[in-house]
Amino acid sequence: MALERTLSIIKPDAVAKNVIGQIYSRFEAAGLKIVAAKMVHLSRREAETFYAVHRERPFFKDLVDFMVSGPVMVQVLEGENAIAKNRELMGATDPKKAAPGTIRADFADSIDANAVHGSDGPDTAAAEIAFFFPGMAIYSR
Ligand code: RTP
Ligand code: MG
Repeated sequence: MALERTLSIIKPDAVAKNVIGQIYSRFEAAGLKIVAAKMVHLSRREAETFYAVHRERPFFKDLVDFMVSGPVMVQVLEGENAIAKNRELMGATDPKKAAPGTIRADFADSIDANAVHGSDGPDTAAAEIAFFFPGMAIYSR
């Protein structure tokens, strides 16, 4: 087991549904600590940069359109195996395939409006945390 940090985003659909607190409760119940957080309304350029790895994918424009459609809540989660644990809590990308009780099964409407983002590995976690919290103090607790 390793103490890790991961980058989580509560996407515009879930912010609009007013379920930030319910999603935070799931992180806390799983032993993940919120060690940095901010609400931001991404510019198109920021969303394109954040999701640059998907630039050539057919869903890229829809993804960017969606991510700039309203404010998002961005947080760094810390805990044992935080990266995999957060992905487990999130459930599958497509909410129709997400296991019962996962965030996406309970709060997501579609593969585009799928409630949350979570880093998918140690390298992306480090890069995504640096993208949203460059040089900022992050409190280990
Ligand atoms: P995320 O990056 O947002 O945490 O989601 P993920 O790892 O589960 O999925 P990923 O493959 O990284 O895709 C990023 C986001 O793009 C949208 N997507 N749409 N229409 C499609 O086939 C499709 N595939 C992916 C989703 O909103 C996904 O979260
Ligand atoms: Mg991903």
